[in-house]
Parts: sequence; structure tokens; C-alpha cells
Amino acid sequence: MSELMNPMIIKYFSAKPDALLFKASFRSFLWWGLWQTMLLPVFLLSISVYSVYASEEKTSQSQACEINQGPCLRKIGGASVIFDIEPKPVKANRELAFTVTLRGVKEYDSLRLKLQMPGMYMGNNVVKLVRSGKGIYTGKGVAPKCGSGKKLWSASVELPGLILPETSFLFNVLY
Ligand SMILES: [Cu+2]
Repeated sequence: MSELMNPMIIKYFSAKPDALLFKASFRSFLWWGLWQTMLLPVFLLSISVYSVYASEEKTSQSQACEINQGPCLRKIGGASVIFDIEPKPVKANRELAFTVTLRGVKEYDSLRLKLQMPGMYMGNNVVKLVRSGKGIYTGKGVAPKCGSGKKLWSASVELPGLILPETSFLFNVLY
């Protein structure tokens, strides 16, 4: 057995207990110091990552829209997205004319407008908005009456190629 032990282990076992204790505590002190110096950059990095994530969240969130008061404006950087529905007041189970006006954004042939209820699957309801003027896109669709009695809808405009490829407007329908 003793022939199999390497010199380091023999040295370790033959060392005096207080010397061993000192070695062990000095080593743990070094580790602690290493942790402290490593934790600070990790901490700072996580804060910066979180703040970028938080601001990203903020810009991708839906915008509440008082649609019956008039069109909704959403600014994204230097671009503007204006959302409107006619006729007013906006009602469920009725044909609605959706208009999206883009300023400071490239021209598209058409846009996809997804109609959804937050937190509920209401089928695949996509309105095709066709370009009807410079930066103006229009199309018709229906927001069905919901069995749950909820009236909040989300209209998400897909803007392919932009930093924010989708922007949503929240609006209420009347029954
Ligand atoms: Cu619903």
C-alpha cells in the first residue's frame, strides 16, 4: 500500500496538523478572493444584459389604444406606425376597415395584421393590408365576439426587415 502512495500524499499525511490547517485556510482564502474578483464583472455583466433585455421588452410590448378616440401612434426609433379602425365605435362581429400608416419606413406591397386576444387562442385571424397610397395600407377583417365576454383585442402589424419586426396595438371592441 505504502509503495503505491505518491510522494505528495505521503508529505500531506506526515505534515503537522497546524501547518495543514494554515495551508487549507490560505487556499480557501485565495479561492474566496478569486470568487470576489470574478463575481464583480459577472454581476456588472448581468446588470447590463438585463437592462438591454428590459429595454427590448419595453419596445416589443403592446401599446394600449383608445381606438374610439382616434388613430393610435407608435414611435419606434425614427419610424412611426399609425393604427386606425373604422367605423367607430369599433364593434365585434362586424366588418372593420383597418388602416396602418407607416412613416420613416420602407414601402411594402402589403402587410400582415394578426388579430388575437391576449392569453386566448381565437383562431388564425390575419388581415391582409394592401398598399393604397404612400405608406398607407388598408384591409378588412372581423373581431369575433368572444364567448368569455372579454373585449380586449391585439392587432399586430408585421414589419419584416425592421429592428422591431412586429408591433402590437391593444384595443377594446363593443358588443
Ligand atoms: Cu376570446
